[in-house]
Amino acid sequence: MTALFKILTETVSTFPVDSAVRQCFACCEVLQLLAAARLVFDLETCRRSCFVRTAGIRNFIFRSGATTSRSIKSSYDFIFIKWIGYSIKASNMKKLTKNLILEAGKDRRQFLKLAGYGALGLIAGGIRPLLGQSAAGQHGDAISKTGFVPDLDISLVSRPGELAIFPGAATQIWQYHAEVIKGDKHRVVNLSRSYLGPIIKARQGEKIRIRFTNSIPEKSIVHWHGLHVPEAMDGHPRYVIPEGNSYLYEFEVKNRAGTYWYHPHPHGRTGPQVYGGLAGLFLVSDTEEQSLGLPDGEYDVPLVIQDRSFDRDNQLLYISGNRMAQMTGFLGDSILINGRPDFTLPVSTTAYRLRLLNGSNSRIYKLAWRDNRPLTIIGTDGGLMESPVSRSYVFLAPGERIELWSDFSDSPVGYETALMSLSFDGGRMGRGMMMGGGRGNNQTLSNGAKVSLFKFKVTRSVAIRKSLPQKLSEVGAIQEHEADNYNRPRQFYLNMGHMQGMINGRVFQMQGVADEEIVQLGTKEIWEFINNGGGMMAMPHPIHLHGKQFRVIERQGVKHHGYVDEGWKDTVLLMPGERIRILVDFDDYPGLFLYHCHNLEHEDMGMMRNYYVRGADL
Ligand SMILES: [Cu+2]
Repeated sequence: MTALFKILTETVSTFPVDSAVRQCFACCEVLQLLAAARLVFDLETCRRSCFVRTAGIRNFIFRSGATTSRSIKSSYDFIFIKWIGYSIKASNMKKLTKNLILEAGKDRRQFLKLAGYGALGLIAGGIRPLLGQSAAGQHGDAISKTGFVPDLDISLVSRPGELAIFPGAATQIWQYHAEVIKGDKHRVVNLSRSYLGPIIKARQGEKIRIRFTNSIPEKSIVHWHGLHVPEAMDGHPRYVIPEGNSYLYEFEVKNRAGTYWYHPHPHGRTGPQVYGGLAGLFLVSDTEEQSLGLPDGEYDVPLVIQDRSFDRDNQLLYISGNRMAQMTGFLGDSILINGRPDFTLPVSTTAYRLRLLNGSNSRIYKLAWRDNRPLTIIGTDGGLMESPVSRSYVFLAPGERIELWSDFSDSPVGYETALMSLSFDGGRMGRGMMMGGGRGNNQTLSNGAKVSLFKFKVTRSVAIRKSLPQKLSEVGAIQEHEADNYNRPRQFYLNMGHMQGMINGRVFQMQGVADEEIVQLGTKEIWEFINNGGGMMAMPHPIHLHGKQFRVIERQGVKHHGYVDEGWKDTVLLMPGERIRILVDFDDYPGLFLYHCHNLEHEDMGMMRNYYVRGADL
């Protein structure tokens, strides 16, 4: 064993690992090395704050002080700096990690075996590029050392590909591919003729392992939108991995049954990567939902709505160099459903559960039936509502999901209807980009333009009758008076300006957290978001919190009726002039999480910040 790992091993024996440190896996890369070397950890029970461990390792380093060689000293520096983990220039990191590699490289094979996949996935900085390829074949052996026993073990790869979306030339895309390594093979469902990633199906309480490999030619990382997971599993952009490298996700599914999704989250490149095709649904079921007997199988239909623009050669067009278009966000002139244009859903004369996701970069849909029947809503971002609600139209902003109950039992075979997006005021900058030589009719489709999204055609008569349950779930009353900051809600002002997106006047910083963005684990808080941007910058902003489902307490300044705020939410739309108060329970998982505008171009322009959940012991 190299000197480096001798020291790492000694760390375990001299450090107070019995308490916090043995339990820490989520935040510290060095301990992940130790974990991979079978030196114990327990991801699930890690509830300590980084700062405790930071102080601990500092003491260890100072106390031990042993430096057998220059490179080992650098390794210490590396450990130390990584542990502190908040500010180091990339060049320095490269140098330090190179030293670490050199030292370990005396017995590279042993290092790889020791480090294993589990460590590779989470080690930051320059280590990954050196080890990623070599470790690719070591999943089985190395992963078994993490102690995590998954119910479902999946490999997930993002890679370039091509797809015949239109007649003629195939379209170059980026796509997620998944495969079940262990567990029920039917938990990964591929959508036919789609660039979208497969639907991953899980049950509440299951342990999921996802071995993500990034094979697109830029850095990426996967965010599980809406899932309540520990910080290292959430896909924060600080965990991006370069092409050819892997990241290991292991978490328990704690969410209620519902329609969640996954997509890339590298800072500054989320918009283009999602646009290129990287997105997929993550469906969760639970016993409460299953007892309802809702439409399932072919009558449970996922519908991902996205807008795209294509050139004459069928290739995707994205914003390039047009900063004003970026301020608006990308707006395409073709609507695609599950990755397919001109989509028609053939239906039978019975009830359907329609799971709609707005997977668009910035386009908002004002959903309504063409035949004027009301929309019957049974679920929102965080799963089923307490009872169905009826609306004549519903806004669905990027990132939001809604589930509809749609019964065609009274419609004759041959009947056709459509889901529309009605016209609305999408803000001063809601006009789409001008397409030079685009495919369709070459006209821009503004945010708020009326458009038919997709058709329903009744093609078959069946005798299946389903009645809509009037009680769907236990959601419970909103207990805002229980908030720890009931009399002083945190306020977050959303603004665009100077070609940047800002929250309380700040743009995104990778590890930056302002005092007003630190919350205490175990508290409930009211957060208030205010979209008062007027004039040229009057734009809608859908706000998303990572890692949490929350409840909407109230809205102010609302001029329409298209919101469904009754259920659990992780993304809420604020039209210009609106403010919203939400109740968030920080009951679990300390660490650094994101909140941001889910207009992906706004997000990429910095309208994103960290919030930090401080451990209960500090
Ligand atoms: Cu925004």
